Amino acid sequence: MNFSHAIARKPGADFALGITTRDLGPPDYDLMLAQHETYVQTLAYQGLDITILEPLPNFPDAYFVEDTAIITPQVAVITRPGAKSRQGEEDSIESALSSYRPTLRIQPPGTVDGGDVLMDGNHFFIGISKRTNQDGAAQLGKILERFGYTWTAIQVRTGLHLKSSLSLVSPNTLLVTTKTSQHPAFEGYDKIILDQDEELAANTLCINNGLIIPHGFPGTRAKLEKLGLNLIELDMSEARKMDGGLSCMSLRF
Ligand code: CIR
Repeated sequence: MNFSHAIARKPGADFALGITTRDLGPPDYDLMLAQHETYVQTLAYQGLDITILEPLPNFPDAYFVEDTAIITPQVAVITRPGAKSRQGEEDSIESALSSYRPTLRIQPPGTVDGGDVLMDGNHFFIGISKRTNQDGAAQLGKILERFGYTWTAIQVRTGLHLKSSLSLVSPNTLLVTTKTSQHPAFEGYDKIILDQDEELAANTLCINNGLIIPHGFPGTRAKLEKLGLNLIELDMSEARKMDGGLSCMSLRF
C-alpha cells in the first residue's frame, strides 16, 4: 500500500469525552499526546508528508480522522459519520482534502464511517455496522463504481467497525478474527487468524514498506514475523481506551 500523504489531527484536551464501549480505565491526556506524536513521526518515517490539524472544539472524537473520508486516487468521498456527536467533523476534513482531490459527500439519511471501509486495489469492502447504514454504503458504492471500482457489503457482527476485526497486512493476506474470516467475501485471501485473546490486534496499518502493529500482542507479532514483514510496533493504549486503533488516527493517500 503506497501512500505519499497523510492527514492527522491532534487529540484535544477533551478527548476523554469521546464515545467508547471499552472499560479500560481513564485515559491520560499527556500519554495520549505522546503516543499520537510517535504515531505521526512513524508515518513521516514511512515517507508520508503529513498535515496535522488542530483539535476541533466540541468534537472530542475528531482526531479519529479516518472516519470522515474515503480517499481514492480520483476522488475523496466525505462521509457523514454514524454517531450524532461526530456529525460535523467532516466539514473541516473536506477543506483539508479539497486541495488534493475533488470531493463528493455522503448525503442524509446515509451514514458512513471510514473505519468500515477497506480498500484492496480496485475493490472495496464496506461494512454495514452501527455506524454505516445500508443507504450510506449504497451511496458510497455508487460513487466508487463511477470511478471504476467494485465493492461488497459486509454485515459487521462484532466490534465497532469492519476494520476492528481485519486488516490487510500484505497483498492478498488478511489479519482477521475467526468469525470474520468465515465470511465468504474473504474466501480468496490468505488469512492469519488472530488468537481469541488478541483480537484487539486486528487493526494494523500497512504503509509503503512497513506494517505498523499495536504493542502488547506477542502471539500476533510472532505470526506476522513469519511472513518476513517489516514490523513497527506502537503503543496505542490511550486510543484503545476510546475504541480507536491504528488506522483510525490518519487518512492516507
Ligand atoms: C468513536 O466511537 O467513534 C470513536 N471513539 C472511535 C472511532 C474509531 N475509529 C476507527 O477505528 N476508524
